[in-house]
Amino acid sequence: LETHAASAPDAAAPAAETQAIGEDVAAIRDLILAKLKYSVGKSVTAASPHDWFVATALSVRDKVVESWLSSIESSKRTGRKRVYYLSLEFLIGRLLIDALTNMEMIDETRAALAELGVDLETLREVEDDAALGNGGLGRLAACFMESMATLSIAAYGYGIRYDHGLFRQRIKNGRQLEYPEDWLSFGNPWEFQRPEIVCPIGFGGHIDTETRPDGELRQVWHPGETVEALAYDTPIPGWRGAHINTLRLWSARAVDPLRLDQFNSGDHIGALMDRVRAESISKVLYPGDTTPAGQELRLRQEFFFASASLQDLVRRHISLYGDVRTLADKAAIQLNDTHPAIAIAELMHILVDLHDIPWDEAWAITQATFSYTNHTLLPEALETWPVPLMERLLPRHMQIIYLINALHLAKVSGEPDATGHRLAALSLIDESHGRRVRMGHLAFLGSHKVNGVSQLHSDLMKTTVFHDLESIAPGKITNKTNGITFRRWLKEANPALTSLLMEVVGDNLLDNAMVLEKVAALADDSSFQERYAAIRRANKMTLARLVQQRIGVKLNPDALFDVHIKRIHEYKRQVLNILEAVAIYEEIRAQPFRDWIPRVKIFAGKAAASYTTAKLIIQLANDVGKVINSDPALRGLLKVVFLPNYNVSLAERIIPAADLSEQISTAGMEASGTGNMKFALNGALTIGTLDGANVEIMEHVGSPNIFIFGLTADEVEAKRSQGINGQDAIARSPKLSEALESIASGVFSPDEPHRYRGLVDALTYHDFFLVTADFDAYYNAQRAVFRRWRDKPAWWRSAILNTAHMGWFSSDRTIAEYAEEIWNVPVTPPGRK
Ligand code: F58
Repeated sequence: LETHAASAPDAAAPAAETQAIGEDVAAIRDLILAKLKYSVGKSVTAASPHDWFVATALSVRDKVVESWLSSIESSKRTGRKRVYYLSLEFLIGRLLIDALTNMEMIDETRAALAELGVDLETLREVEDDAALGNGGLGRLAACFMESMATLSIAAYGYGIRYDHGLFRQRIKNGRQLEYPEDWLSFGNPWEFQRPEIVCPIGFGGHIDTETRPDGELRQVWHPGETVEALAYDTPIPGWRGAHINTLRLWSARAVDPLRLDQFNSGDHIGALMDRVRAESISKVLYPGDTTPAGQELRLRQEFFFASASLQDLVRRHISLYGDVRTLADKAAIQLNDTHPAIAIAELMHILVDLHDIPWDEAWAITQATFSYTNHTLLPEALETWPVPLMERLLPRHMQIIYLINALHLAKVSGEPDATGHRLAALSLIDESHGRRVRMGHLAFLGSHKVNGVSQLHSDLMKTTVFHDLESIAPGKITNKTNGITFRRWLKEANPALTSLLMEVVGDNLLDNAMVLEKVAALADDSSFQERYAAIRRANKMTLARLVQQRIGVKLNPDALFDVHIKRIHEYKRQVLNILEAVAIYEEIRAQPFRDWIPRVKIFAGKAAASYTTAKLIIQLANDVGKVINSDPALRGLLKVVFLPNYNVSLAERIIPAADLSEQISTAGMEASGTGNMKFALNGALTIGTLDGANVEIMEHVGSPNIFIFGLTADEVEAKRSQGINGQDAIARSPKLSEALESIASGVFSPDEPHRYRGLVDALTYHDFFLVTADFDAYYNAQRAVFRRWRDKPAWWRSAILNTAHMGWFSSDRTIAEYAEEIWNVPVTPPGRK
């Protein structure tokens, strides 16, 4: 008896826990069954995997909503300052595993489904990706939303609910074809339509000047056209579900659904024209902007969502605090690039025209409220709008922009160095390419802080695009190096590695990523190395199965998986990678029995539909792969695969299986990169240039554990100023000239031998991205990779040290910096419930 009594507490504790979990599992199972029956309207026997997915999503959503409502309530009660993240893109991907992970319900839900004979992994795969973004900028917005919730910041994301997200890519005969993406066709269980939240959005029309009762003049805008912005809310749970924020996306709607008189008189299509025109605003992500109509639609999208968001947040502020003049104390608005920059003129319009705030005070409120993140230095990507288009579409906003500019130029024209040249550079209006409004300048002037997304990028902003503006506002430019959410990019993408790491660092890894440093002590531990390597091997097997299923190419999981996945762009230099593959191909054929390292080059990424060269690069990767993969002389030593339709979900599969991460942009051109962080965290070694955040990754993981090569940003600038002819570099490098020659002569395009002549000519005579200049350095860096790969303990040591030192790149760290230095809001780190 005594023995029994003494041991009872120990023995009883696990039993009680098991019982609680058992109860949870039973409750979750019953809830899923109820959702299936009463919300989906299906029986267990008739339910498809998609029906089960919806039932499961709705059941976890209930838990999310509980916490969401209390988060909203508590923000109201405590009068907390809110952060508004305005972004034309939110590349959120799938949400089921994300919600289950952050609500800490994943194991119980998996078990509950298993009792019902349903596999959670199958449900994961049937969810459509929410692909409401192009690439890094949109994915960053999604990581930031998750980290803001994790840190209990009261934040709203504002964007557009596109009917069709980023196009679906198919590869036919090696070429990219674009098809509409249709993520909403099966409904969206995560969102709540808010029919009561509708904002009128005006376009065009004219302006009257009226006299106010106090004798001052007021400008009154009478839009010629009005559409409605209808709100849809998606709750965004933070880690451990302690705080839930809202992603509010706007959908465009006509004021009148149809012209009934016209319809009844027989013009059925004409009666719907206004509706089609209005709804086209939220139809597609990034409508082609090579035509004037496309450009106008893009500007309409920008104003549509900026205006709706501003109206909404000002209304909220006034209802809570009664006075619009305290806006900057209670709201911080972050502009994700220049796409929402028109919001600055819109806030001025709201304050000055609608609330009678004097101009100077309105401008002070505006500057104190806004801040702006720049994501690119590429001149062609810095938005400018033709003045005539702005005048026609947004006449009052154009007036406001002119006035902002006049006051700004008046201030600087008194300075001693105010030459015509300097004033032209500082002006909001670019007079040199037709008259155009510089949206970057507008965002800069209307903000109190402007940030770049890596140290190098922020430094370059000061010496290039914002050189002149920085000189009149020293200290306004600040750096906030990007980050990634470890909940998605470690735990959800690589659960096995996460469990192994938690054994070492403890289960608060996802609360405080810096604890990863403890893993460094095990970098040389052979049994830890073995377990780490076994996880990679299993991930590679999974990816190999996926590749076999999708494109029918068989991969050797023991080969080095060398991965280049991101948007296809000349500056990202997929061509440099392909050239190295071609060079090695020729070498293996020449000396088939040297001790080659088996390697798989994996490419994935989309090219903008109108970007001809990028599409040709996709075709080249596919053509090269086709020849190499079917050449028996290679005995499988080299494979080159292009995986179609790259998206967030595919990235989650590929990254944990990568050995080598290609981050090889022309130095000075990649603002930061965030894929580079996802790979290094999961233990791929980086081969990269000193560009964007690669520089800081090197500083953290240590230069012996990363393969850096090539020209630096300064050297790129110096080299370009001497000319960009590639002939010398090609003449100096026999491997490069051979590779170029075989591509140009049609070795990989026998059906059309001259297909790549133009591409090769461009590299030879006009190599703006300095592919030829960096080729030898890249080739040699790849050989250093081979040497490390041969020394397996050294390879795994480097891989483990990458994982160990990547904690700093958590988006929790990035967001904490924004909160403290830009938004002035407190953060509450997550902790155990
Ligand atoms: C990316 N920009 C940067 N833009 O290229 C990348 O270096 C950085 O890490 C990332 O932002 C996050 O800061 C980017 O993704 C776009 O997709 C543009 C959207 C609008 C059309 C043109 C491309």
